[in-house]
Amino acid sequence: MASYTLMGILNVTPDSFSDGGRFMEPQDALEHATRLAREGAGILDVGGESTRPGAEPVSPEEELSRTVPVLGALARAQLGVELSIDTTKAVVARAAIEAGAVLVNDVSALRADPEMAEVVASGGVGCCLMHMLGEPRTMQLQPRYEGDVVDEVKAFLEQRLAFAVAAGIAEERIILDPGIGFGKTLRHNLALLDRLDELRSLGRPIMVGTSRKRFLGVLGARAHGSPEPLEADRRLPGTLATSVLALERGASIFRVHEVAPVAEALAVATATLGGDGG
Ligand code: HH2
Repeated sequence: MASYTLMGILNVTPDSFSDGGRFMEPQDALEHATRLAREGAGILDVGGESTRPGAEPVSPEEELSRTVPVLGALARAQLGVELSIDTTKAVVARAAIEAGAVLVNDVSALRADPEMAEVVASGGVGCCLMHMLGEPRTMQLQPRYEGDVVDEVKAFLEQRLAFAVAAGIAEERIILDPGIGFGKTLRHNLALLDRLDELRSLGRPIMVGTSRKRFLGVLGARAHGSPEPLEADRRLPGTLATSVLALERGASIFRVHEVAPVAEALAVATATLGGDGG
């Protein structure tokens, strides 16, 4: 039976590509988090730095001041969900763990900060290792892979998994993510989704984050014969389509902005695949 977890996104940033500026006030963040939990999120991923293409880096102090109070408030609210911190900085991860985070979602896969692996290992928490080609500021400027994108992403994740385990992070707490949209063209994203099942042999849960990403705006616009990509708030149908396909190909964690519709789509998909007897 397919079993999966929804990770609800809570961006405490002024500039995230689809929800920037909406949850900067702790009260707004808490209300949104409560809603995501009620709708079926098992994990809430709190981020204080946008990784959208072209985003400028944020100082550690700024990132700490955005995320730690929110994590503290979420922990106190006892929403019945696990808390995750979306960061590449060890100092932020350490403070987040103290505030109640049990997962570190590091889009650099422990490469950006030499102290990150030790913070995750000694904190006894889980981590998500994601593939990214380049860095957010420039990653979408003509991303190129020498060979096959799926083979390269798989080899990268295998190598980062080995690195994390060697650093003392419990293997059973590691999640792998192909990093949809991170240094990838439309064709790269589609190949990774179509052949997602090839990552299963790495033996760890696979997370995917397609939610509202630009390639869905491009494909969605084609359906309407429109030359301009659909705006981020019109990418839910694409998010649902790709989430269902990723589920069928073995993904088990879905990082999404809108939990309720994805929960519904995945429930229908699971039943259709014979997972729960309908
Ligand atoms: N995508 C984003 C951020 N973090 N983490 C993982 N593991 N996988 C993803 O696909 C992923 C991620 C980008 O989405 P969002 O948080 O909505 O935007 P921004 O980075 O602009 O805050």
